[in-house]
Amino acid sequence: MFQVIGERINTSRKKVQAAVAEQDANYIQADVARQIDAGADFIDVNAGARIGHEKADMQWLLDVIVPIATVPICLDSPDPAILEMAYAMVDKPPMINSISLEKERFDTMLPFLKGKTCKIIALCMDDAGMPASSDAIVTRAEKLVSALDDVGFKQADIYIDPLVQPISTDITKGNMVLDAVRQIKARLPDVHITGGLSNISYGLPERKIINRTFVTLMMAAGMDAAIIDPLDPRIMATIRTADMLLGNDDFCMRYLKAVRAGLIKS
Ligand code: THG
Repeated sequence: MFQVIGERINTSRKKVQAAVAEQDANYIQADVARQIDAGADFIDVNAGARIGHEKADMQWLLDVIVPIATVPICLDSPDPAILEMAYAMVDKPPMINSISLEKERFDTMLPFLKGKTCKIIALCMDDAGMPASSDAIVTRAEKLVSALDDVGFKQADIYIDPLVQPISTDITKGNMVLDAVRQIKARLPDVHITGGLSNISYGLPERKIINRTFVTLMMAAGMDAAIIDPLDPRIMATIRTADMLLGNDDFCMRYLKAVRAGLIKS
């Protein structure tokens, strides 16, 4: 079954940034509750946007969110020190977002992860930057899975993020990531494949139709989790329908239930 990582608690969003600045705990808790009601399997928490405040903002957000979150939290930071603090604050095994092959981050995160109980998002990024070919994505995914295996991670707890890149400046970027996802799925069948979707449509108008169509293609290729806004009813309807069509919904039960709840309309 496809897993939804709710992306809304991110200080790059104006309302969330304002709520954090004003310490409006009610706003944050209500948003988290709505995401869970809408079907979020994880709540992503990213406090990176207020420069110099990331540690304090992450700490405040977790103080407010942990007591009311009935699903695990996805701790989203590029800074291993912040992830370490955040890991100590949660009450159920979290998802950690993320490790990459960038040397500093990799060398700090790997010993930290050893023996930890959590899920991990592994970005196909290294010190050379974004991958330039599907082979580069696959090679990086294999390196990450091998390193995580060495510190005790099962494939089923690893979520590879192949890094979606804008199609507006390079028309091959859609097929590049789709080919990579198919290859990762073939070589590492038990790992999950996730990521943000909205980079695909960067620089183009009517971005949501691009993102929705793209998630369908990515699901056909093997993506089984995504960082999205679960309060967007159209992308949620697309995902539920595609998940059924891909065979992940016995007797179409969840599809039928969602239709009866008014969540899916032609
Ligand atoms: N991979 C991984 N983690 C990630 C990303 C990824 N974490 C952050 C990001 N990408 C995914 N999260 C968000 C959160 C919010 C928004 C987009 C991605 C968002 N964007 C609005 C928009 O695009 O229109 C603008 C913000 C606003 O509302 O002001 O809401 O790729 N592993």
